[in-house]
Amino acid sequence: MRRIWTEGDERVDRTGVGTRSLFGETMRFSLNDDAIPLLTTKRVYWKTALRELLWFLTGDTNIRPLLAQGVKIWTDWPLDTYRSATGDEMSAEDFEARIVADAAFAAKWGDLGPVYGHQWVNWPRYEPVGEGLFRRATQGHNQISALIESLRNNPGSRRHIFTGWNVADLDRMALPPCHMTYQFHVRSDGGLSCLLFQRSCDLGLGFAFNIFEAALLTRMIADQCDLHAHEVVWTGGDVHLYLNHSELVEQQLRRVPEGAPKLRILRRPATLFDYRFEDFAVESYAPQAHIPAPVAV
Ligand code: DHF
Ligand code: TMP
Repeated sequence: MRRIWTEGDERVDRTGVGTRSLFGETMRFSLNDDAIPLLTTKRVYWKTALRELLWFLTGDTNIRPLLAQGVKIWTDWPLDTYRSATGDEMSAEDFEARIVADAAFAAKWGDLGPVYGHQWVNWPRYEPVGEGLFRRATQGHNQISALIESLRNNPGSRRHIFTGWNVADLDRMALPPCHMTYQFHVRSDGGLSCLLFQRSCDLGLGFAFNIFEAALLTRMIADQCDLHAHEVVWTGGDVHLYLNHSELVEQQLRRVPEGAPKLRILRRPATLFDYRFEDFAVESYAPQAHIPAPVAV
């Protein structure tokens, strides 16, 4: 954060807010002994992040189930679409309430397009129908199930990958995937490592969620495959700080990181898709105060 803030290249970005960025940066986080990457220089709402990850794994791309649980992190993008399409300047609160109360409204306005969840567990497949023609199969390819299978049956493989970057679908997504490609590696001692490639990273806001969720997913996958989680290697493409996050950045840089949070998984369900919110506990997490910051839409 300090390097980006002091040395980063300052540019106008897509959102018009402006960023300072470094391109191509790597960080490594140990997952040994239940360690979990959670910032301690500000409170990270890890329960919200957990709910987002479980929602990805359901394959859903509509924000309705998130809002029903009080998770509002994805509201701004469908709301933006709604406002542009209708000219109705509905408030975020009214929009969220309407999505929860009205299923038809949610179906029309609450969907983000074929984003993460859809690509992870339902990547489109096509079956031949003769004469060189193909039809979209009703059931897509579940990249996560295939990953679990390959980790169990062929741990030494160098092809343990899933990705949200479906080129053919990009133009229908509210945002093209930021945390886009995950590769896994099984060590000879049964340690499982994850390498996440994130093409674009809002270090002030999104990153805290992204690294926690990558670690959480690695823990869940390790449990399901009788491995132990070893490390998350994170590589960012455009890693940036928004210029309107100066308050957050300067406060965090004044604070000293402290403590070593742990993540416990309390139950091992039958499959990776059967985890519930109650199956996870974070311990020894005593962060400094939350610092709110505006999200660039
Ligand atoms: N756009 C931008 N510009 N930055 C992002 O981080 C981002 N993230 C997206 C979608 N588009 C984005 C999805 N993930 C928050 C966290 C993650 C997230 C979106 C938003 C967020 O606002 N976090 C606040 C409050 C969390 C809460 O109220 O629960 C935080 O302080 O962590
Ligand atoms: P972009 O599509 O123009 O790169 O804008 C996406 C912005 O959202 C960018 O600031 C990165 C940020 N972001 C994250 O950092 N993590 C996420 O999980 C998501 C969805 C977005």
